[in-house]
Amino acid sequence: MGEMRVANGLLGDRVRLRALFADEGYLFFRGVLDAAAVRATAEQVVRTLVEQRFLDASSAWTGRALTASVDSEFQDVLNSQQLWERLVGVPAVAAFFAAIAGAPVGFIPLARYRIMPPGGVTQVHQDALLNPGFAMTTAWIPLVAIGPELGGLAVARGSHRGGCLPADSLPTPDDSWLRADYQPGDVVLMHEALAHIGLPNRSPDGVRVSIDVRFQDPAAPAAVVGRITAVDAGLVHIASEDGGIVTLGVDASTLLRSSTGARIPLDDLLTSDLAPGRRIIASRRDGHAIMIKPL
Ligand SMILES: O=C(O)CCC(=O)C(=O)O
Repeated sequence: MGEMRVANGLLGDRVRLRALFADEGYLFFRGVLDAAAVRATAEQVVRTLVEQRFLDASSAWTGRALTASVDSEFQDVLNSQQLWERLVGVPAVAAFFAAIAGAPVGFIPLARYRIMPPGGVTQVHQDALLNPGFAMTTAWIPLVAIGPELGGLAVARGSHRGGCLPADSLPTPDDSWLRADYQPGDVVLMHEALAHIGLPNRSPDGVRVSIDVRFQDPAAPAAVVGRITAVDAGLVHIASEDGGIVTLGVDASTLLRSSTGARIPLDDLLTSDLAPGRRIIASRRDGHAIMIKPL
């Protein structure tokens, strides 16, 4: 694999940054996120990993199995601490993202704490395939030093240009893919349709820890986050956390997702997980829902 190009030299030149992002589908910056804020986040995640018996006192992986359901519970524990929200709210961190996007950005609650134990890998995927319509950029933020042994993010440069593809048509990692050695403070920004992978963690007992957070293009319709109040034929009503009721049209083109991630056929909407009381996120255009899923 090749090395990602470092874009720090273009900071302050938004036109060239935009052009590079449009061309390559990613931007890699070294040491741009407030060091103290990233360190505080990392320490809290590691402390929680120790409390939950994933790591021992020397930060070695204990072997506790991180199944999908255990990971989901662990995400809930970390989410209750509001760590990523606090990180992106640190003024210097928010200012970095605003400078890149040209305006303050809105982060959406599609964030993930990536805990990658020895042997773990994240398969090749495009973030927008299952989360379309947000016009979002993913920021992948390493919380520990990540060298070749721990794996880390690798991207298929330019793969976003063809849009989202069926999972079996995605490129597979080869010499043309790009990776880097990462340090806390670095960040990789990815286009929502860029194919990428979390390389295998080949360490015997070291854990890879990173966060991926997602923000919207400031010009895009803001995601709706809130609780469903009513569902009727062709309409979903949502009490938005920003205040007020938002009503979105749904039809066969809307990607309706259940809590397991599976697609809900439109005919099953009234009896599905997307029921009154459920907290959801929706992407939208012109009053029409592009995607709705439970949070
Ligand atoms: O950290 C990883 O293993 C993969 C991260 C990723 O796939 C993402 O940020 O969407």
